[in-house]
Amino acid sequence: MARSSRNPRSFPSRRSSPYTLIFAGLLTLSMFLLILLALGIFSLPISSDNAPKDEVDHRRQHRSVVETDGMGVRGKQWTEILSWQPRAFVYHNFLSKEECEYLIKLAEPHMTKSTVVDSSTGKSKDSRVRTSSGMFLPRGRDKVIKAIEKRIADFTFIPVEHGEGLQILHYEVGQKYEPHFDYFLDEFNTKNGGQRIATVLMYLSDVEEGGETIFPSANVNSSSLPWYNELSECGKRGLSVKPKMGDALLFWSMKPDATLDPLSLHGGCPVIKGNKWSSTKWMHVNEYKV
Ligand SMILES: O=C(O)CCC(=O)C(=O)O
Repeated sequence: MARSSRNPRSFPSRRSSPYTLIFAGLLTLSMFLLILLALGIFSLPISSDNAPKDEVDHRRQHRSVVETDGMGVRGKQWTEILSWQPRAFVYHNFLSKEECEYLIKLAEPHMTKSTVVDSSTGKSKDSRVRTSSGMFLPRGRDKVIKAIEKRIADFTFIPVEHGEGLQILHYEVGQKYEPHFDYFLDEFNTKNGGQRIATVLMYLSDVEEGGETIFPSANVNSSSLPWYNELSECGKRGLSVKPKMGDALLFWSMKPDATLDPLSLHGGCPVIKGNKWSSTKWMHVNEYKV
């Protein structure tokens, strides 16, 4: 019987070649980099040292805007078209509750009786037409106000520099602002920034009853509004917006052809129950120097 050969059968060597080792190493390194990229731990450089300085500054500016974007948390936001004649829109939850409370807290110790503009002299005067109290917060006063002003500019497409300082208004029971125009009929008030083009009115509080912002000449069938039955007698006399904390009303005093829009006539109905706090931002056609 033949015995098995004493010489073991020869198998191919299991030792890897240097090329296989290099290939495996490169593959592992790429996988590792891909994982880091996916986790955001590592990023590919998107600018070279030759990138223009302005471009780099712009990116930094953008980041800091995000970091300082207001205060608190805003509810779900959406915009609603109220009317095309005049052009009026509501941006729901434009401000957070914290921002509303912050503005009231800043303004409260400095409130004085509101005035109106005398169209013959262009000067401010006391009037029964407007019985609220108010004060102005300088434009860019602090981080929170800067963020709100930037938000207004984004909403309206009107640069921050075209806006007056924020006016804070307080109406107690019985106080109101009779219908009026925000545009000027005198030359004195248009010297700085030209005509007022649009207004953003932000509601800093809810109002239990009354206090609606009304557009008596709006080309809208107001009785068909879903909230018509909740309006005061004054509010039923035109297109009305019920104040809701955080909402912002934008309306245009000028038409797209740059003529004044008389349908933008508007006012604040008397407060019947509760308190009304609001903030107005008037914006001009040109830069408004502060
Ligand atoms: O308080 C309102 O609802 C109206 C305020 C207003 O008309 C204004 O600030 O120009």
